[in-house]
Amino acid sequence: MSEELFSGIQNAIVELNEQALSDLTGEVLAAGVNPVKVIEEAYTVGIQRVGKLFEDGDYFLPELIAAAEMVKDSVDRLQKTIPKGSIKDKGVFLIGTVAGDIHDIGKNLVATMLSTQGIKVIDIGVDCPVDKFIDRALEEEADIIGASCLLTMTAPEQKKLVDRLRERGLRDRFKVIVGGAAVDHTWARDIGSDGYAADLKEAVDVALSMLAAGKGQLA
Ligand code: B12
Repeated sequence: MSEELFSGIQNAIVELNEQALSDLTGEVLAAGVNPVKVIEEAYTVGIQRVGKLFEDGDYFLPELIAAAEMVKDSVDRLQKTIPKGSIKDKGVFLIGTVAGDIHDIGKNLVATMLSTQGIKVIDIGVDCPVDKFIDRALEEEADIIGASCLLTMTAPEQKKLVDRLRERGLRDRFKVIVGGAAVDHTWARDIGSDGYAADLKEAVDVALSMLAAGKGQLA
């Protein structure tokens, strides 16, 4: 049953069929399917398939934007049903997308997943200059700063974040985790980030073990 629903959701996203997506999201909610599983196995896969069509030149920007908006609406709807862990039990994770970059689907999914794990998530949005990350992290007494980046051109912002923390004498105050399709583990290590995650599962694992151990993940 879930398998069928999941591939139906993926196809609705790929076909940009808003009505079908809304109906299937309703079915998922009614059937009580684990929302986290739906996000990972249906919505994420659907938008990745759209991404591939875009990369292959079969879809263009308007299709991408439409698919992104459809997914965002459905994930918002589903998110309301996810039981939150006891807030601030495990720590505070501040997340945003770096300056110059407005991609937020992956960031939003990471935020949703972390908030299901008893982590308080502060989402500061997209196109965030490094001092915004740092000022808000201080204000919110964050433990970890997560920076998302999908554009190769804006990846240096993640390095700037680590460097700016050092300049402001705050490098030891926060752990930094970077993510997003433009970056990888090697980049994360080279810029002096404390952690990197390629997907939702890794993001949760790295954040939880960092909060538990109070130290970074990268060798
Ligand atoms: C959807 C999309 C858009 C949408 C974004 C809508 C939105 N609200 O986000 C729209 C249409 C607006 C868009 C615009 C542009 N896009 Co675009 N976009 C994509 C696309 C197809 C999918 C991205 C996505 O959402 N993936 C699904 C999510 C779930 O994956 P994800 O973001 O990687 O996140 C996962 C992990 O990376 C990780 N993660 C992500 N963030 C974080 C953060 C932390 C802290 C952690 C731990 C983990 C983590 O966990 C997530 C879950 O697994 C990609 C192609 C691709 N294959 O990635 C291109 C892509 C990223 N875009 C690209 C480009 C070039 C652009 C534009 C410049 C296009 C243009 N000519 O205008 C603009 C940029 C505007 C700007 N200033 O930012 C390029 C970037 C190339 C590059 N390497 O620099 C890509 C790769 C497409 C391509 N091959 O050309 N885009």
